[in-house]
Amino acid sequence: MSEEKKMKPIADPLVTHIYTADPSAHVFEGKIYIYPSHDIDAGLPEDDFGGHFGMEDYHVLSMNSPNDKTAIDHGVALHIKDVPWAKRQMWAPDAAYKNGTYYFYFPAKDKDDAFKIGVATGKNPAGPFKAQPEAIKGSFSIDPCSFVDNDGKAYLYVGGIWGGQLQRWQTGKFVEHVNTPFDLEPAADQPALCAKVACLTDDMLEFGEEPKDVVILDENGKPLLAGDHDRRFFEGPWMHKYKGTYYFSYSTGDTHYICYATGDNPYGPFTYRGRVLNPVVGWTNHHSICEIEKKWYLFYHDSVLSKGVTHLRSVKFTELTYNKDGSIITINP
Ligand code: FUB
Repeated sequence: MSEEKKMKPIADPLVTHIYTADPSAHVFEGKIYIYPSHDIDAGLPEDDFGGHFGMEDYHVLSMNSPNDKTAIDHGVALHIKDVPWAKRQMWAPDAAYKNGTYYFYFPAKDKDDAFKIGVATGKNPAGPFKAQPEAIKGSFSIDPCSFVDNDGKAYLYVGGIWGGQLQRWQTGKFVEHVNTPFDLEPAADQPALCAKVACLTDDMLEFGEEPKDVVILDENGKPLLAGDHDRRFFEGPWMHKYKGTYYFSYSTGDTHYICYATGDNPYGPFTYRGRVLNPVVGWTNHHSICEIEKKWYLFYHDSVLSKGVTHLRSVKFTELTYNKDGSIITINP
């Protein structure tokens, strides 16, 4: 087999008329809805803080079944001009459903260039969504993932280091970097920064508590260290439940893996288990995991369509399989 044939990606983009990334997939009203970022070339220079990701709106995609080869684009569901508190950079979103309303969670930078998490609501899973006038009180950083447990209690997981600003909130206040872009990260032999989780209020619009650390433990029961770049949390948290176990999965950022850890409740701690997805074409790796018609699927993105342009990505999906012991079989994109 030729080298070129061996390197063929395992899946094709779900849409090709626009660039899409960071897919959060859910089954709503018997269809598959995908909530992605809408990548554009905003003409901004690339830096280690993701300054080149200058997205301005969101489109919702849907598929009738996992046999569909492409997705339907439902058009603009929310634009930054309609979000009173947001100034720029609409990054990875997610959505949830409760009591007849769809809740669309999204990060954006506010007037002070601090990432906050906003929420917008609508009656249709495809949008349009109307944003709340203010960001969620006490929210910070990026990449919200909403998770509604079987008992109806809802949680929001958030976080991302570097451009996602998690390192700037360690004191509870939004602090500036001092010398270098990375000087606020803990030393390599210290516990890594953690994603955050908070339950949501009954109306799904606010945090119901102070966000808590999502701690990931190693095989010896010790928190993963900041220097453990192959395993520590970087961004893109996702939560799903498989056979009663809570799976917390995430991107390792600069080492480009999607990894996972398991626990017995939504707050953790979670024990590191392995890799879900190996690096894709493009710097970022971002995913979601969704059960559809009794099978499990991984939604992810890559930059194959744009020939490797980091900030012009395309969402894809593929089947995900578990071993009998609940471990996930690593996917090679
Ligand atoms: O899409 C912008 C950022 O890139 C996301 O928020 C990160 O997770 C990464 O995929």
